[in-house]
Amino acid sequence: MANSITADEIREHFSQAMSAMYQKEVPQYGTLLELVADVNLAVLESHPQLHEQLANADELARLNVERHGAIRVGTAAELATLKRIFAIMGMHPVGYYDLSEAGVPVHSTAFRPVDDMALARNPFRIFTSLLRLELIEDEKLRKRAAAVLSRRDIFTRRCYELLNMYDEQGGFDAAQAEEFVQEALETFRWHSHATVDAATYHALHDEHRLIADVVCFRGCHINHLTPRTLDIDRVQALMPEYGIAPKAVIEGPPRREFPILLRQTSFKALEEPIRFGGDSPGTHTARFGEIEQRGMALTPKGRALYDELLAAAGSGKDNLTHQLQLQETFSRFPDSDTLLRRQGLAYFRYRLTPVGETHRHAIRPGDDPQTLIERGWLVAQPIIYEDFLPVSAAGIFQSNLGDEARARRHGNASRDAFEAALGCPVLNEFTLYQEAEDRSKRRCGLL
Ligand code: OOG
Ligand code: NI
Repeated sequence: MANSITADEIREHFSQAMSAMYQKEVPQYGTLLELVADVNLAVLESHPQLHEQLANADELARLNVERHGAIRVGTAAELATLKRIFAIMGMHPVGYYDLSEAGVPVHSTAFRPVDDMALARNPFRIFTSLLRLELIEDEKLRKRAAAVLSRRDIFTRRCYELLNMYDEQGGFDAAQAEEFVQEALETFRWHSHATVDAATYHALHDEHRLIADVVCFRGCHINHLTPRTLDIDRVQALMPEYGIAPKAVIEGPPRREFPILLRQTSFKALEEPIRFGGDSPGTHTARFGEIEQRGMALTPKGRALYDELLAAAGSGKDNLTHQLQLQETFSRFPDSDTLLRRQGLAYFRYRLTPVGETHRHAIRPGDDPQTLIERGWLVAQPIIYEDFLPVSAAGIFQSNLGDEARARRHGNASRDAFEAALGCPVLNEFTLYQEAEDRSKRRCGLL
């Protein structure tokens, strides 16, 4: 199609529309955005070097538009249609996350852009979980949940028409793209009217709070949105001043000179009034706001070390204790970009300096980047982690499922079942980072 709107543009419109809708629905998320913007500005003002680094790595422009969201769906058909919707926005399923290990009866993927340009422009990601009804032990309840789910359609009729139109035309013009964003948005809107009676809601809720959240509503409401901050410790500390109650601990690795992976915290989910079938009143607790600080993507070797140290550190009861424990355990994780690179722990993107450009002819495939870096011909910039962490995700789920301790339920990963529901394999995140690194090396003549 000649005049078609790009996936990047559609994704950008959609993420803006989603953020505007969620600010209206959950005003505290708007407050969180203000806090994050204030902190990011202060960090950039007081760290001119970081400012320059981010600008050079094309990280600065996307900072203010960058966020992720999360949704939970109930059936394979819902997941498969979401895949079509997100594909039009240039978002593809990356990674498989098994949350059943943490007692949460879902498994998940992240829909996100995958190529360098799309990520630099707007890396909007949606963490998408599929309920695993088979983990409900009580057969009667399992069937009841399945029956409720089979009666709903979370997409508008017009949304399906537009999806088919897109397939036939091979694109959308401006008006169609705009209409598509509005129609797609409907699926993620909050509905305060449950589709079931109070007894059904409570039966599902008693099995697991999340099951009630997925099954009992008309759509798959966006349950949080997450802006990216440059100083998560500062935002966590300032939340109470802004009238926001943070969860107990920041998830992920400790604060470091050279940040790795992803650190996350959230405010606790709000208790919101709902109405059941028959119009009896109740409340539902599901929606919250989250913040994240992103660092460099780790190689399988780096990731194995991260997983090992995280498990060894355990969890502290309050954030200060927790962070101190992490700091101590993670002292084994090199905190220098040179070491991280030379030990093959993290991925980097290589660029020739202006001097390097003039010597391009002297660079041979297989040359040691280190020598060229020392000569001032080459710079290596860490590749930012664009994905999620299962242990952190479990922590985020848990803190928003109420603080009551739940028995750990042992499920097992079921990637095949997830991919069957999705209708395609999920992409491997390590392969994507490796390809990004290799592309950059090829551009420099190093591969
Ligand atoms: C998703 C929780 C996981 C994250 O950032 O790790 C997540 C959910 O609560 O549905 O969003
Ligand atoms: Ni999240």
